[in-house]
Amino acid sequence: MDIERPLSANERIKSASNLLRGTIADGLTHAETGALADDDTQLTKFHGFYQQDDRDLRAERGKQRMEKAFSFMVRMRVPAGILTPKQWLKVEKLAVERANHTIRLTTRETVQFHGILKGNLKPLMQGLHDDLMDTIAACGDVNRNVIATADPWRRDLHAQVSDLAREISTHLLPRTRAWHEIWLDEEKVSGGMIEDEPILGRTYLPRKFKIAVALPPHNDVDVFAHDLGLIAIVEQDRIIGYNVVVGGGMGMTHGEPETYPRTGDVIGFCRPEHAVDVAEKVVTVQRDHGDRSNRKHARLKYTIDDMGIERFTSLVNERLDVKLEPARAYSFTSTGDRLGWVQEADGSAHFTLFVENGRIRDRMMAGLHKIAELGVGRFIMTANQNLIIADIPAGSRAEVEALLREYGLDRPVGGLRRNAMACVALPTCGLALAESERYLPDLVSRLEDELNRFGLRDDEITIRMTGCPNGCARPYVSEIGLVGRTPGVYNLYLGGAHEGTRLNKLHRRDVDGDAIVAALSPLFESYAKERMGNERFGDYVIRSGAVKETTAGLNFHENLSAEVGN
Ligand code: SRM
Ligand code: SF4
Repeated sequence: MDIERPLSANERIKSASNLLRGTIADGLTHAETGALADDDTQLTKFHGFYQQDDRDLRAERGKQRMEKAFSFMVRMRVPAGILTPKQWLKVEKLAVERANHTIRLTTRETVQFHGILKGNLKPLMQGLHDDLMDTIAACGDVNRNVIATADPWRRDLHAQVSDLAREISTHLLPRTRAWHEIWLDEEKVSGGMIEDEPILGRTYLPRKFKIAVALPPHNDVDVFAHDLGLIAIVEQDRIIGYNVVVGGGMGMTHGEPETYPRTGDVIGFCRPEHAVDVAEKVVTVQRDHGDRSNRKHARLKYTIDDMGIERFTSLVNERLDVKLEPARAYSFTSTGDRLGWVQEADGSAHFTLFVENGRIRDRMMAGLHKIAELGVGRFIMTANQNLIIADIPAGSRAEVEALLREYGLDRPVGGLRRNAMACVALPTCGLALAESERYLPDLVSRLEDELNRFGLRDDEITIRMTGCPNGCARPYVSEIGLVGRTPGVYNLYLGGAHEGTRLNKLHRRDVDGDAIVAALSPLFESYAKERMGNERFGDYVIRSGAVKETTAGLNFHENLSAEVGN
């Protein structure tokens, strides 16, 4: 990397922040504005929250020369997405008392609260902490929430991948006490005690860093979309180790071909007892070699493409006490969740609840409240924005079933909707170019009409929409991807693998709802007639020549431009 290039503004902010304190504490006391100081709004991400404003109100307030309608989005850190019923009730209480009365399950197995006013931040953080939850490092240039395959019915295997997610998350947490000082009024670290960041470094990582642990054949976590992925290798019902995947990432910018989504490369295998160390060493190589000048080029995927995967792997191996072994065979079959009941031999059961785009409100919130009040089982958030009520004892199943029915939470959902994800986008996301969460449900209804015509209602097809090219719902690894360009207008991508192992490619540029339906309907029809055996829609559109196959990485934009105007 060219060390002459100036550091990005964020590097300066981090460096001057006294290990992430900045002037956040002072900013909370300024009641005359709903906002925080500009530099602090970068630092708050490391504490798990973003300053936002209601974009539906922006123009009107601008006309009236009023301050923007500032509020905050807070994201929790919940490794492997597992909460107790008591914690769920606390999350709900905080959403009602301190936020906008909704709970938003994210694509990374956690909760976001929206619409929090500045004065509610501290009570919210304290409320979480009282029930052993936090928001530390949920955002920012650090390792984010670590996610793991959410298959509780696989018992020991699920316990092991969840434990690993927790261990990695804890191991890579920032060591600064800033969060505890600001939000819990913990006594300030002063004089005697020197804080340091032995793993992340005093200016933290060049950019966000994401880790997922997958338990094949279920790729619910989209392991190839992460900076670091660990694929459990199971032999005789035991995890004997993990294949190590590096360099995945989704974000890109329209019109900037030097930015691109990339699926990760498998670089080797490690034993379970070495997995945390592998995570640490991959993180430290990125810490030392990632681009700190250009934030659009700072993710691990670019570090790897710049230096080459062989050099990256050898740098990791140099730092490891036990080197990576050759990767083992594995196979994935799906990314979607298994909705509905799974019955265990011992009488206990699990129920996976479909939560459209992760937004929980009104009757769903009330029904989940009643279920959580039973005090049984666990609440597991999935990387598909759904919720599993896991480990329901035999004696409680009837009660849970009755509540699901009473609150209308057990209704059947068609194959496309089951596999649909949308990012938040408008009105809270400051980067949204188009609607997503508020629009995809209607578009799916229109597409379902088409699918019904061709007898495909129950076929599992993944469809993902984002309001901008940052890729928060991982649209580039879905069979049908829609990426916002301007209000009402999207780029349509096709041909990702159903099991999340292949990027899709641009099929139509700048299409509105009508044009999306018009483009997909004939493909659904021919798929229904021509598919071979259990062929997936994403594979079919490639075999049929509707779109050409693309591999990961640098050729994304080349394929993209070659296909424009199809
Ligand atoms: Fe994301 C930024 C929401 C998962 C790539 N993402 C944002 C922000 C915070 C907007 C901002 O920076 O101002 C969004 C807040 C919207 C809001 O109002 O709530 C936001 N991202 C989300 C969530 C809530 C989408 C969802 O509907 O579930 C997901 C929260 C995950 C979590 O719990 O941590 C979310 N974001 C992702 C994913 C998917 C994943 O990680 O598996 C990606 C693609 C993978 C990746 O990181 O490469 C993703 N988000 C981004 C990017 C592009 C990063 C890049 O490398 O270019 C941004 C913008 C940025 O960082 O500059 C972004
Ligand atoms: Fe916002 Fe874009 Fe992420 Fe959607 S993909 S939440 S619009 S940053």
